[in-house]
Amino acid sequence: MKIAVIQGPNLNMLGVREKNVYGPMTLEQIHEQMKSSAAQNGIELEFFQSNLEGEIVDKIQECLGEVQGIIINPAAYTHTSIAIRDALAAVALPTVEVHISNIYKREEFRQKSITAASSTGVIAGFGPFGYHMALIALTQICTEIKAIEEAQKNQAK
Ligand code: CA2
Repeated sequence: MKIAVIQGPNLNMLGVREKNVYGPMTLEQIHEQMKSSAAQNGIELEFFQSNLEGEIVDKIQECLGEVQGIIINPAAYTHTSIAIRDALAAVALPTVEVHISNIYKREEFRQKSITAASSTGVIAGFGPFGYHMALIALTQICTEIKAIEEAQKNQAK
């Protein structure tokens, strides 16, 4: 099972600036933690970070047929990007949207997620642990989908 982890603009700055808001962990450290917990469950992860909306849209489209699920933190594009929302809807893969901070107790402009409507679920406010929670949730969802598909295949025989 393969899962894509897509990180939006400025998340490459984690652990470097604004540690009071997003904590001390770097993106690389978060990804290393995810990798080791995924490996224990036989899951392959593919990581992608971009500061450009179009590149994120391209990456989401490339997920089709390549991965079984997506973990995405669209960062600031969460609040603005119809293009990312449409791309997620187009590929229609199980998707968990993650926010390190609790966007609902921050500035008003962060309290609305445009992209969330194209996700299976949203995790916000648990710091980097949210990525781990997303991995657990997505693994469960993908395992259930696989079991349903196999049962359908066996019925058709
Ligand atoms: O809480 C989250 O995960 C956010 O998606 C993070 C975004 C923000 O625009 C969203 O409203 C909520 C910002 C990511 C930028 O991260 C930085 C890290 C270090 C220094 C500056 C920005």
